[in-house]
Amino acid sequence: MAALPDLTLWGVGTSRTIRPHWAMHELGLTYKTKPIGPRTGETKTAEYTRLNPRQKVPLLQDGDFCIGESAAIVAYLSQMYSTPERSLIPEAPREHAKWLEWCFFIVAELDSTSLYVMRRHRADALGPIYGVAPEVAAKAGEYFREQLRHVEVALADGRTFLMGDRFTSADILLTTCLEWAIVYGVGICDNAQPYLERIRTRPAYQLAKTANVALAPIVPVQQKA
Ligand SMILES: N[C@@H](CCC(=O)N[C@@H](CS)C(=O)NCC(=O)O)C(=O)O
Repeated sequence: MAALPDLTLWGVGTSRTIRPHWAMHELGLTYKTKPIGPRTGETKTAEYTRLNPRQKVPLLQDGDFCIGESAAIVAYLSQMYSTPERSLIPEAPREHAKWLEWCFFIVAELDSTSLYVMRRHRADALGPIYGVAPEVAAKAGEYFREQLRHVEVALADGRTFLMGDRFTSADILLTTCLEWAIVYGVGICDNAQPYLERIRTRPAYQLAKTANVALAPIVPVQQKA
Protein backbone atom coordinates (compact mmCIF):
# COMPACT_ATOMS: atom_id res chain seq x y z
CA MET A 1 0.00 0.00 0.00
CA ALA A 2 1.31 3.50 -0.90
CA ALA A 3 2.50 5.61 2.05
CA LEU A 4 0.21 8.46 3.05
CA PRO A 5 1.46 11.85 1.88
CA ASP A 6 3.22 14.01 4.47
CA LEU A 7 1.45 17.33 3.97
CA THR A 8 1.94 20.53 5.96
CA LEU A 9 0.12 23.73 5.08
CA TRP A 10 1.43 27.06 6.33
CA GLY A 11 -0.95 29.97 6.67
CA VAL A 12 -4.41 30.84 7.90
CA GLY A 13 -6.69 33.81 7.99
CA THR A 14 -6.95 35.14 4.43
CA SER A 15 -8.81 34.63 1.15
CA ARG A 16 -5.63 33.15 -0.27
CA THR A 17 -4.86 30.75 2.59
CA ILE A 18 -8.34 29.22 2.59
CA ARG A 19 -7.86 27.98 -1.00
CA PRO A 20 -5.44 25.11 -0.25
CA HIS A 21 -7.26 24.23 3.01
CA TRP A 22 -10.41 23.83 0.97
CA ALA A 23 -8.75 21.77 -1.80
CA MET A 24 -7.29 19.41 0.84
CA HIS A 25 -10.74 18.86 2.34
CA GLU A 26 -12.35 18.34 -1.07
CA LEU A 27 -9.71 15.70 -1.79
CA GLY A 28 -10.12 14.07 1.64
CA LEU A 29 -6.44 14.61 2.52
CA THR A 30 -5.05 14.60 6.03
CA TYR A 31 -2.56 17.37 6.70
CA LYS A 32 -0.90 19.42 9.42
CA THR A 33 -1.48 23.14 9.70
CA LYS A 34 1.06 25.75 10.74
CA PRO A 35 -1.36 28.54 11.59
CA ILE A 36 0.86 31.51 10.86
CA GLY A 37 -0.90 34.73 9.92
CA PRO A 38 -0.13 37.52 7.50
CA ARG A 39 1.56 40.65 8.83
CA THR A 40 2.46 39.11 12.13
CA GLY A 41 6.18 38.82 11.39
CA GLU A 42 5.76 35.01 11.27
CA THR A 43 6.41 34.94 7.51
CA LYS A 44 9.76 36.65 8.09
CA THR A 45 11.40 34.16 10.45
CA ALA A 46 14.59 32.39 9.32
CA GLU A 47 12.84 29.00 9.40
CA TYR A 48 9.99 30.17 7.19
CA THR A 49 12.20 32.18 4.83
CA ARG A 50 14.27 29.04 4.17
CA LEU A 51 11.07 27.28 3.07
CA ASN A 52 9.56 30.26 1.25
CA PRO A 53 11.96 33.04 0.28
CA ARG A 54 8.92 35.07 -0.89
CA GLN A 55 7.85 35.28 2.78
CA LYS A 56 4.17 34.92 1.99
CA VAL A 57 1.39 32.57 2.94
CA PRO A 58 0.09 30.08 1.96
CA LEU A 59 2.86 27.52 1.46
CA LEU A 60 2.52 23.75 1.12
CA GLN A 61 5.14 21.20 2.13
CA ASP A 62 4.62 17.78 0.59
CA GLY A 63 7.47 15.72 2.03
CA ASP A 64 10.60 17.53 0.89
CA PHE A 65 8.77 19.46 -1.83
CA CYS A 66 7.64 23.05 -1.16
CA ILE A 67 5.23 25.10 -3.23
CA GLY A 68 3.80 28.59 -2.74
CA GLU A 69 1.20 30.74 -4.56
CA SER A 70 -2.30 29.71 -3.56
CA ALA A 71 -3.50 28.94 -7.10
CA ALA A 72 -0.37 26.88 -7.84
CA ILE A 73 -0.81 24.92 -4.59
CA VAL A 74 -4.42 24.18 -5.43
CA ALA A 75 -3.45 23.12 -8.97
CA TYR A 76 -0.67 20.90 -7.59
CA LEU A 77 -3.02 19.24 -5.09
CA SER A 78 -5.65 18.78 -7.79
CA GLN A 79 -3.15 17.15 -10.12
CA MET A 80 -1.40 14.99 -7.52
CA TYR A 81 -4.29 13.84 -5.37
CA SER A 82 -7.45 13.77 -7.47
CA THR A 83 -8.97 10.29 -7.68
CA PRO A 84 -11.87 9.03 -9.81
CA GLU A 85 -14.14 9.58 -6.79
CA ARG A 86 -12.76 12.97 -5.78
CA SER A 87 -11.40 15.02 -8.65
CA LEU A 88 -10.82 18.78 -8.87
CA ILE A 89 -9.36 18.96 -12.34
CA PRO A 90 -10.54 17.98 -15.83
CA GLU A 91 -8.16 15.68 -17.67
CA ALA A 92 -9.27 15.92 -21.30
CA PRO A 93 -6.85 18.39 -22.95
CA ARG A 94 -9.40 20.99 -24.04
CA GLU A 95 -11.38 20.87 -20.82
CA HIS A 96 -8.11 21.12 -18.96
CA ALA A 97 -7.21 24.18 -21.05
CA LYS A 98 -10.58 25.81 -20.23
CA TRP A 99 -10.01 25.06 -16.54
CA LEU A 100 -6.61 26.71 -16.80
CA GLU A 101 -8.17 29.70 -18.56
CA TRP A 102 -10.57 30.17 -15.63
CA CYS A 103 -7.79 29.82 -13.08
CA PHE A 104 -5.62 32.44 -14.79
CA PHE A 105 -8.59 34.76 -15.32
CA ILE A 106 -9.58 34.61 -11.68
CA VAL A 107 -6.06 35.09 -10.36
CA ALA A 108 -5.07 37.81 -12.82
CA GLU A 109 -8.27 39.78 -13.36
CA LEU A 110 -10.37 39.26 -10.25
CA ASP A 111 -7.70 38.83 -7.58
CA SER A 112 -4.49 40.65 -8.58
CA THR A 113 -5.70 43.57 -10.67
CA SER A 114 -8.98 44.21 -8.83
CA LEU A 115 -9.42 42.99 -5.27
CA TYR A 116 -5.78 43.11 -4.30
CA VAL A 117 -5.44 46.63 -5.73
CA MET A 118 -8.40 47.62 -3.54
CA ARG A 119 -6.73 45.97 -0.57
CA ARG A 120 -3.50 47.84 -1.15
CA HIS A 121 -5.10 51.25 -1.48
CA ARG A 122 -8.09 51.32 0.85
CA ALA A 123 -7.68 53.34 4.01
CA ASP A 124 -9.18 50.49 6.07
CA ALA A 125 -6.88 47.87 4.55
CA LEU A 126 -3.21 48.23 3.48
CA GLY A 127 -3.53 51.87 2.38
CA PRO A 128 -1.54 53.12 5.36
CA ILE A 129 1.38 51.00 4.07
CA TYR A 130 1.04 51.27 0.26
CA GLY A 131 -0.66 54.65 0.01
CA VAL A 132 -4.30 55.53 0.57
CA ALA A 133 -5.86 56.12 -2.88
CA PRO A 134 -9.68 56.09 -2.79
CA GLU A 135 -10.00 56.75 -6.53
CA VAL A 136 -7.73 53.84 -7.43
CA ALA A 137 -9.65 51.57 -5.05
CA ALA A 138 -13.00 52.66 -6.53
CA LYS A 139 -11.79 52.09 -10.11
CA ALA A 140 -10.46 48.65 -9.19
CA GLY A 141 -13.90 47.82 -7.76
CA GLU A 142 -15.55 48.97 -11.01
CA TYR A 143 -13.12 46.87 -13.02
CA PHE A 144 -13.97 43.84 -10.86
CA ARG A 145 -17.69 44.31 -11.54
CA GLU A 146 -17.00 44.60 -15.25
CA GLN A 147 -14.96 41.41 -15.31
CA LEU A 148 -17.70 39.58 -13.44
CA ARG A 149 -19.83 39.69 -16.58
CA HIS A 150 -17.84 36.66 -17.79
CA VAL A 151 -18.80 34.82 -14.62
CA GLU A 152 -22.43 35.88 -15.10
CA VAL A 153 -22.43 34.27 -18.56
CA ALA A 154 -20.65 31.11 -17.37
CA LEU A 155 -23.20 30.59 -14.60
CA ALA A 156 -26.25 31.37 -16.78
CA ASP A 157 -29.03 28.88 -17.51
CA GLY A 158 -28.79 27.35 -14.06
CA ARG A 159 -25.26 26.04 -14.64
CA THR A 160 -24.04 24.65 -11.32
CA PHE A 161 -20.31 25.34 -11.51
CA LEU A 162 -17.86 27.25 -13.70
CA MET A 163 -17.08 24.13 -15.72
CA GLY A 164 -20.72 23.04 -15.99
CA ASP A 165 -21.88 20.28 -13.71
CA ARG A 166 -18.51 19.37 -12.23
CA PHE A 167 -16.91 21.19 -9.32
CA THR A 168 -13.24 22.01 -9.98
CA SER A 169 -10.58 23.96 -8.16
CA ALA A 170 -11.47 26.98 -10.36
CA ASP A 171 -14.64 27.16 -8.23
CA ILE A 172 -12.48 27.36 -5.12
CA LEU A 173 -10.61 30.35 -6.57
CA LEU A 174 -13.80 32.06 -7.73
CA THR A 175 -15.65 31.61 -4.44
CA THR A 176 -12.82 33.17 -2.46
CA CYS A 177 -12.87 36.22 -4.75
CA LEU A 178 -16.66 36.55 -4.57
CA GLU A 179 -16.57 36.45 -0.78
CA TRP A 180 -13.72 38.95 -0.70
CA ALA A 181 -15.75 41.28 -2.96
CA ILE A 182 -18.77 41.01 -0.67
CA VAL A 183 -16.64 41.95 2.33
CA TYR A 184 -15.38 44.97 0.36
CA GLY A 185 -18.94 45.98 -0.53
CA VAL A 186 -18.30 45.66 -4.27
CA GLY A 187 -21.31 43.49 -4.94
CA ILE A 188 -21.42 40.39 -7.12
CA CYS A 189 -23.35 39.44 -10.25
CA ASP A 190 -26.85 37.93 -10.10
CA ASN A 191 -25.98 34.36 -11.07
CA ALA A 192 -23.21 34.30 -8.49
CA GLN A 193 -25.73 34.56 -5.62
CA PRO A 194 -27.35 31.11 -6.00
CA TYR A 195 -23.92 29.75 -7.00
CA LEU A 196 -22.45 30.90 -3.69
CA GLU A 197 -25.39 29.46 -1.77
CA ARG A 198 -24.81 26.07 -3.42
CA ILE A 199 -21.09 26.19 -2.78
CA ARG A 200 -21.50 27.11 0.88
CA THR A 201 -23.39 23.86 1.53
CA ARG A 202 -20.31 21.81 0.61
CA PRO A 203 -18.90 20.06 3.68
CA ALA A 204 -15.32 20.68 2.48
CA TYR A 205 -16.00 24.42 2.24
CA GLN A 206 -17.30 24.47 5.80
CA LEU A 207 -14.34 22.45 7.09
CA ALA A 208 -11.96 24.81 5.31
CA LYS A 209 -13.63 27.84 6.89
CA THR A 210 -12.92 26.35 10.30
CA ALA A 211 -9.39 25.28 9.38
CA ASN A 212 -8.52 28.75 8.07
CA VAL A 213 -9.18 30.52 11.34
CA ALA A 214 -6.16 31.75 13.29
CA LEU A 215 -5.79 30.24 16.77
CA ALA A 216 -4.97 33.66 18.20
CA PRO A 217 -6.09 37.02 16.82
CA ILE A 218 -3.80 38.20 14.03
CA VAL A 219 -1.92 41.24 15.29
CA PRO A 220 -0.68 43.17 12.27
CA VAL A 221 2.75 44.70 12.09
CA GLN A 222 3.47 47.58 9.69
CA GLN A 223 5.44 45.95 6.91
CA LYS A 224 5.18 45.51 3.16
CA ALA A 225 3.64 42.28 1.82
N1 LIG B 1 -0.31 35.61 -4.96
C1 LIG B 1 -0.04 35.09 -3.66
C2 LIG B 1 -0.30 36.17 -2.64
C3 LIG B 1 0.10 35.75 -1.26
C4 LIG B 1 0.05 36.93 -0.32
O1 LIG B 1 0.13 38.10 -0.72
N2 LIG B 1 -0.04 36.61 0.94
C5 LIG B 1 -0.09 37.66 1.94
C6 LIG B 1 -1.29 37.45 2.83
S1 LIG B 1 -2.77 37.31 1.86
C7 LIG B 1 1.19 37.57 2.77
O2 LIG B 1 1.62 36.48 3.10
N3 LIG B 1 1.82 38.72 3.07
C8 LIG B 1 3.08 38.77 3.80
C9 LIG B 1 2.93 38.76 5.28
O3 LIG B 1 1.81 38.77 5.74
O4 LIG B 1 3.87 38.76 6.02
C10 LIG B 1 -0.93 33.86 -3.41
O5 LIG B 1 -2.04 33.80 -3.98
O6 LIG B 1 -0.53 32.96 -2.65
